[in-house]
Amino acid sequence: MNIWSIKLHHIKMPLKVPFSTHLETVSEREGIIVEVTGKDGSKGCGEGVAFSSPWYTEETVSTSWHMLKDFLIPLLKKRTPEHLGETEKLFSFFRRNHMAKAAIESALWDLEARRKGLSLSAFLGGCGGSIPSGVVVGTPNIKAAVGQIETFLDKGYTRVKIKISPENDVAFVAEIRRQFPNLDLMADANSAYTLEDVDKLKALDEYGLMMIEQPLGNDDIVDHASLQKKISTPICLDESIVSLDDAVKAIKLGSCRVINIKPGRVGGLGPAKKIHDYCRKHHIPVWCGGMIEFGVSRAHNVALASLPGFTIPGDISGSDRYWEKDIITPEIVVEKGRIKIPERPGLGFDLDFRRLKEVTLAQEEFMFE
Ligand code: OSB
Ligand code: MG
Repeated sequence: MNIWSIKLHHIKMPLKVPFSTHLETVSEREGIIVEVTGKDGSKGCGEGVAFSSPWYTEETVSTSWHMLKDFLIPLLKKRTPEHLGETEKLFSFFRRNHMAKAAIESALWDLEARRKGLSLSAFLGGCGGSIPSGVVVGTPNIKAAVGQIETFLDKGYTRVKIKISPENDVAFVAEIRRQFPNLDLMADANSAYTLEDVDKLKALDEYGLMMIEQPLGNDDIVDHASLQKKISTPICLDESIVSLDDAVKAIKLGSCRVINIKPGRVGGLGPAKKIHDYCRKHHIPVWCGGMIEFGVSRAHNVALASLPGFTIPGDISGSDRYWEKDIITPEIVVEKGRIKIPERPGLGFDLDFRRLKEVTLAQEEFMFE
């Protein structure tokens, strides 16, 4: 693929409002922006979406930087793949570390799309037009949550996700449902429950949730299969699906009826597309998850979500959901609940280098040969 250099930027930005799950409250977001330059001068960019601490998956910003600098970039230098499709196999030489892998892999997708003169959406096999956008409430406080939902509805969002846990579930969901009877609503538990909580989870069946996301263990597919038999709300898996193999097994076992795909969690856009293709063939709807990310990853998600199996609005909100000012130009904008898919070659969004500089803590460049 003729790479000239790879530059890493370590960035940090405060969120407009802290985002809470039962596991962690994120007030400041660190991330890694990857800029790949080809020998022909073409560019591609990607984003590492690991958090500062390993609360969602085992990776962190520091472990990602280490993987990129000490393993993935040296491996790419030594054995630059001829074709984009060979990257996943090459990276599989190192175990897991999917977010670090995805940071480079997604940059290579952007680079190759630009080289081909195709939008990333078209290059992936997407449909063009626009995608529906969903948004996530980041507070367990009912008054604050209702306030956030009202603001989201005013901005045109039509699908909302809330976070639940055993300390904050049935009454919380019931009150939101009472105030927003027709809202497309889903709930994400981030592994807050065990099979012993089946009665509580069953009690949620009457609130017309589109789905309940990852109620049980973060790497479980066996107990989820038991649970799905006992509740009528569709289960969606997030954390448990880190590869195509996981998706195949979860579908075979009946552990879920929906899958949330995040390129970072599965190792990049290539693996994400394979999971999409498999789910589509097996009539399992998918949607694109979010990582409280910056615009680069958001832009990749917009392209991914244009694939035909993404039939449920994803957690792809506008840049202004979390940031005073994003690092891309133009920013991601939600209009009437939808985001336009860019038509120009590559991601369709450029790095805003002035903004990037403002939020950069460190950078390092690696020259090929
Ligand atoms: O479980 O989907 C999740 C945020 C960080 C880590 C995990 C998750 C989330 C969200 C918010 O639900 C998604 C977003 O708005 O970016
Ligand atoms: Mg989730």
